[in-house]
Amino acid sequence: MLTRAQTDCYQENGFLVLKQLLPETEIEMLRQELNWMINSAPIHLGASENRYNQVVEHPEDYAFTVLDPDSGHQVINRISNPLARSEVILRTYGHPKLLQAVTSLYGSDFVPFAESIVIKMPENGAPFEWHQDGNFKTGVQPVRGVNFGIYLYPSTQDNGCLHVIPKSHRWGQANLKSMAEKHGPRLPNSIPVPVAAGDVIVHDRNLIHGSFTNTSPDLRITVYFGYHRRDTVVDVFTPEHIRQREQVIWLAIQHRAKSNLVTEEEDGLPMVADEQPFSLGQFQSEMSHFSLEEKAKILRAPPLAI
Ligand SMILES: O=C(O)CCC(=O)C(=O)O
Repeated sequence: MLTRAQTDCYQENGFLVLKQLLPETEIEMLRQELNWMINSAPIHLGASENRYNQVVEHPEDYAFTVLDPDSGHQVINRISNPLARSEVILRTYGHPKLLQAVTSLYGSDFVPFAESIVIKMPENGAPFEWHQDGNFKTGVQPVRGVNFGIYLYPSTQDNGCLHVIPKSHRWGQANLKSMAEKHGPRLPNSIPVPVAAGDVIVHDRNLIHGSFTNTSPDLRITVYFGYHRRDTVVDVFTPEHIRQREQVIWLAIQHRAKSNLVTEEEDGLPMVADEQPFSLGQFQSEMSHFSLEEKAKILRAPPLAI
């Protein structure tokens, strides 16, 4: 659970850094998984094969930045649908500390919004323009969700760390085009948020944020998990769609419990036998077991994008 000081800080500033929320062993497993996912990515945007001539399922999950239109040189910048692609990431999704932190902010009635992985490759990491998340098209609601960004490596100004304008989550929809025209790329009152590996940056989706290019030799990877308060999405999406997204939490907790039993017996992997699984409260009894097909469908249900 977060402390009162932490939740107050989040409400006040629109963001919060949770230092060393996840243990190094878990972060190392994610690093190894991402290393493999990046290595086995499609060779370029639209390709269905990777560098080992293997077919990549759902190659559209991978996004690239075109560095040189003439040579077609591209660099990977994002992987979507990570819970469907990786059991290691699904296991982390069920981490009780993460889900308890969400509960501290939104209460127990929250639903998953979307997940993705931002990758800034050394020397060539793409910038993210200043933005507020989502499109505001469903009506500007004061609460439009929260993103948790788990950092697998240290993030610094050199490797393109996140920048934010504290307190801007209270401004409603900002005119970022005119702000950029007036002030250039460094917006007034914006600050960098450098973090260590294992830290988590929690930010309100209304907060103005962005990041600059990675010009350093260091990789930056952030695993994003986003959540909504249920009452903000019930009138926007069908109950079936919301239900599917909610079932992701149950799948992750189940998967974590199973894989913790296995990892306990193996050398060198984390011992988490004493971990208390996150409790789904009133929904736990309603959740059933799913076939592989049902599981695949749940893990690929579209984001609850507002
Ligand atoms: O992690 C970053 O640098 C920014 C990512 C972001 O804001 C987004 O994916 O919308």
